[in-house]
Amino acid sequence: WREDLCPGAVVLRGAALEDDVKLLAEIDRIAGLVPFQYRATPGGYAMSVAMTNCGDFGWVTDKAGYRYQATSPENQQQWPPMPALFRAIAVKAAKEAGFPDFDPDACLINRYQPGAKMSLHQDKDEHDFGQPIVSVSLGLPAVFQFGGMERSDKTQRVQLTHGDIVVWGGPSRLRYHGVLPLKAGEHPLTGSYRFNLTFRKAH
Ligand code: MD5
Ligand code: FE
Repeated sequence: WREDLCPGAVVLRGAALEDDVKLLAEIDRIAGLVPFQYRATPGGYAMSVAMTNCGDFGWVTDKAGYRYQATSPENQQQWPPMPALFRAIAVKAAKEAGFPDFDPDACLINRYQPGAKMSLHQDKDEHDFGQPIVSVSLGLPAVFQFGGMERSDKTQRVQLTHGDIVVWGGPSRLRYHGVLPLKAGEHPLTGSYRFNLTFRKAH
């Protein structure tokens, strides 16, 4: 159940399945504290993916740019702490993929509704690219686009489904990637949504 997409990019199929109900309950609880928001890109467009965060830092975007910050722009409060279960799942997956020192301090929670997408981008707002990013997919399946080091490099398509965990590290850490528009559907645990948790070491 392990697929190596590219050096450093490891898909652990179904690795979060045994914890799916608990993970989704934590997402619900966190979203009750800091609701999902459709944030604006620096260019002023509303993102189609709704976001919230937990952990010491959260990723936000607005007209001032992309950044990690310790408080939510909505309420100026600290983000909710990262649940122990979240951290344990992320650290275990990173270890299985060859990153025994992963120490996430941020968890971005993305919520996709039908039609929501993420355009090709690199994740480079973190301070140490030696640390991987761990992503956990829940709910409706998505087609993930995995590119190269240049935006114009050709992309591979990878289906990510409920319970899949991907560790993006080493030479894959700074590849361009995106998510194609979510196809409408119904998932028994999440209804019409896809959720993605991304664990990062921001600082
Ligand atoms: C998602 N989220 O499915 C993806 C999963 C984001 C984002 O892209 O920035 O919120 S994380 C995929 C990822 C992270 C870091 C590196 C690479 C992919 N990569 O090199 O392909 O919502
Ligand atoms: Fe990304």
